[in-house]
Amino acid sequence: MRLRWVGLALLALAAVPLSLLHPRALVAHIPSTFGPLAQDGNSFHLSATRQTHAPLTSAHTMALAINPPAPNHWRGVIEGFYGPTWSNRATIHLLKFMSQHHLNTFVYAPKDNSYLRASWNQPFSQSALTHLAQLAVAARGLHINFVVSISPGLSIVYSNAADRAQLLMKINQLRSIGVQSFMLSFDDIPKTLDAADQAVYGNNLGLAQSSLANYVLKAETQVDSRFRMVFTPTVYWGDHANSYWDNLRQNLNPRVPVVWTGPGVLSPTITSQDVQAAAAALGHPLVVWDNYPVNDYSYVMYHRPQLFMGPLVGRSAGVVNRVQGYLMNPMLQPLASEVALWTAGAFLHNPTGYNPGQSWQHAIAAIGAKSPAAFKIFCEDSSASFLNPGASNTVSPAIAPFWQQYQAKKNLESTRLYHAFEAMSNVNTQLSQSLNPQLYQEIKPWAQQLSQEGAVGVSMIQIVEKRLVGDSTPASAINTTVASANKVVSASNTLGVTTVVNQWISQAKTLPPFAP
Ligand code: LTM
Repeated sequence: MRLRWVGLALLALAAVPLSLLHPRALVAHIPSTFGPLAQDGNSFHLSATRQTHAPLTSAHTMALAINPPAPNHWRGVIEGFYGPTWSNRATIHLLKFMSQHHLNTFVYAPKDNSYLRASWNQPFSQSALTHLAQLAVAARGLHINFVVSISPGLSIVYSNAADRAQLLMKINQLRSIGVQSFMLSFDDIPKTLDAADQAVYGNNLGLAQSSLANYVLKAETQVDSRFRMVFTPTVYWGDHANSYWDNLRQNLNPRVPVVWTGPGVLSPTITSQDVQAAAAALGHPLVVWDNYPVNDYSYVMYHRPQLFMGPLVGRSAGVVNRVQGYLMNPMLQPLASEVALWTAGAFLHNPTGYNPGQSWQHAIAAIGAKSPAAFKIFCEDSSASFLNPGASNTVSPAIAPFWQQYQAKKNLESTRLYHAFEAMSNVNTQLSQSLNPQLYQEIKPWAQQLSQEGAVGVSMIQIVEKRLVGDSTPASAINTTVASANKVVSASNTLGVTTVVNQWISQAKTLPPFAP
């Protein structure tokens, strides 16, 4: 599977100092979602700032749960990406959204929270604990399971008594703020064991991890019978038996569900057969960690930050009841993620009746409430992903008829393409005036790019049209338009956006009067 290299590349990234995972490029397009919050160490004072949760609309109401998911069937979100951790304010906004969308579980697993991963063996500071307690309290108030993931795999010696004690200490700290459910995560870590572990486990990573997980489960269940633990393995994708999974199957307590991302790290499809094959090979119930709409890799690996605004597709209805949990890994942009999460909530609530297109339209209408047409154009333009090749529904179908009109020398300003470019050129202004300001800040670079593309399209068509009817355009205006066209095309290469318009611009640039 071609996409497996995403996980392998991230594994390689995990081996480099964490500071390198914060290149300027990574944060360049991520405005602080909610602006400054009062901060005291890691503790944020939420009461000082008002929440901006959109009022319920009829589409919201349609989406409300009739049958809430069973509490032991986790459906929800895992903040599991590389990159800046969401603010508490953003997370609480999402928790409220989740409570309206059949989603009952939030797993706190940001890769860059050092207390959870790089410094897993350091006790939480009081302020870090207070920060987490705010989330735990908010989740409890909304009847959402709040799960914390601890990832000791970068440095733990699995057999070491002191390391084991540190892990229990960390869990006990979390218990003190009311957290009862945990994920013990070993994704994206080195696969070789330290010499002391080799002496105990040989080269058997699965045995070492199982032994640690079983120890934690036993110790913590004795302290609190409500203790619940899910295990994220080091090989978390695929559907074929392998020796690592064999070792988990043979050694990990069978009560512990195991995380799985589908046939690939990024899985275009997940079927019931895939689930059955993986569950049989692993010998444990599965919790799906769906790497959609997460976009961290578009920053770190492709260096072309991209938004994934399309609906969840490609998952068979039968998957939902065959797994113990289904968690979506969101984008670095929390509010923008709500479009895809809306559709995921609808899928998980009613897998057989799920209609991705319809659910997506509801999401767009509700989230883009004051400018649904502009928000739709924006979402369409930003929906290409590994799930969906995506093409702008506004622009793509208008291109061939445009060239026919051009050949026939007919009025180009009456074409669908011209109107589509006009609409695109207005999107940024419309969204800046109508969207939730925090949402607009998240999507602004892409909205600006879209509108600049539209404006260039409009200018180019106007100039070509003038030439068709025999009028000339001053050379300075032509030069300005060509310069804008070049700028737009090069900007789209640094920002992951659809290439349909750029292809059109490149073609149009070969026409007179742009080219001799
Ligand atoms: O998917 C898993 C289990 N781990 C990482 C995630 O942390 C990361 O966000 C995604 C997408 O890049 N890929 C992973 O391999």
